[in-house]
Amino acid sequence: MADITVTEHLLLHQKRTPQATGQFTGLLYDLILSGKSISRRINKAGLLDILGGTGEVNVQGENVQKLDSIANRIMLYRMERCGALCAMGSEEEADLVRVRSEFPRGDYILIFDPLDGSSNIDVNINVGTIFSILRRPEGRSGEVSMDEVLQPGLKQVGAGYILYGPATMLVLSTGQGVHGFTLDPGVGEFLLSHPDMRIPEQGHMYSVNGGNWKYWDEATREAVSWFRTSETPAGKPYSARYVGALVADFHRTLIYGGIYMYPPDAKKPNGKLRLMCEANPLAFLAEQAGGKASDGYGRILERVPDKLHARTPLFIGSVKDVEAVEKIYARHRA
Ligand code: AFP
Repeated sequence: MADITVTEHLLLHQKRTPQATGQFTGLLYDLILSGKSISRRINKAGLLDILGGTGEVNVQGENVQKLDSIANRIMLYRMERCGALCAMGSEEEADLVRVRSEFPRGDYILIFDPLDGSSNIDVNINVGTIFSILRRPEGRSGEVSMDEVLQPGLKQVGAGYILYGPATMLVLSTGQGVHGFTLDPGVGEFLLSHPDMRIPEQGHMYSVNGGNWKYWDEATREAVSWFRTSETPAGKPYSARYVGALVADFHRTLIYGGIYMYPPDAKKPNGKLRLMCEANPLAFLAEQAGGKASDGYGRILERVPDKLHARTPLFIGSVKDVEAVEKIYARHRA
């Protein structure tokens, strides 16, 4: 296969309209550049004294890792200057970050988790940057208000992640399927390696933090037990897999199928994951790849966030596996 760069792929596949300004392509270009910079820092982390925590606690109540803070600064710096954005929401920032007036502003809003799974960094396990792209509602100008940002995931115009693993990969959807690109460090470009990714209808792996068992209610225990005791289409038991970095657990689920679950529990009644910067972008990818994403009762993409850092339970992956959970919750609710 001839090498296809991500930019070439975007230009070939994006819908062309006379109103197209090139803002969106420019946004993705700078997002990719940010990902390359973060990837470089991560590869050198052990050599540069940037492992470990900063001693601070972020808006989510979690310890900030040095690389969290570096990745956040890279994203904010680069993306504020890209000319396509009017505002950004980061998992590491308590408030919405509005693009300052000295920079050109555009019509898009970027929501991101600069370094998901960062508690894994010190043990050299995969982490990633997750992003969601929204368009400012038609006819709005001037200072961006919060109601323009709090859109349901259905409104996303693009979403994806950059996975910093054995290889750095970009997985992206702009609403026409999901495509994966692998960074060729020699040429410094993401090249198309996984065209048109599809989630199998049913998988053979389930992924959940079973250590939370004692905090789960009956419905959740039954849902997890279903995967422990049911058979896969090949007539074998499901395998358990849990990295503890959503982006890595999702990437495996996207390729092999199965389900990733972060249910509500007694300590986290709304779940742990953030709707806007984690669940929504991955739900968009899951649906674009023929899979499903649910909060246990309904579609993640239809949830209207009530705040920037709203949380949600998440069940995501193969259609049949996610439906198995929904049926159990529906029965318990009835
Ligand atoms: P960190 O970024 O603090 O490591 O959090 C990771 C995360 O938000 C998500 O990536 C994981 O799937 C989830 O938390 C793991 O949470 P538990 O440690 O509670 O299983």
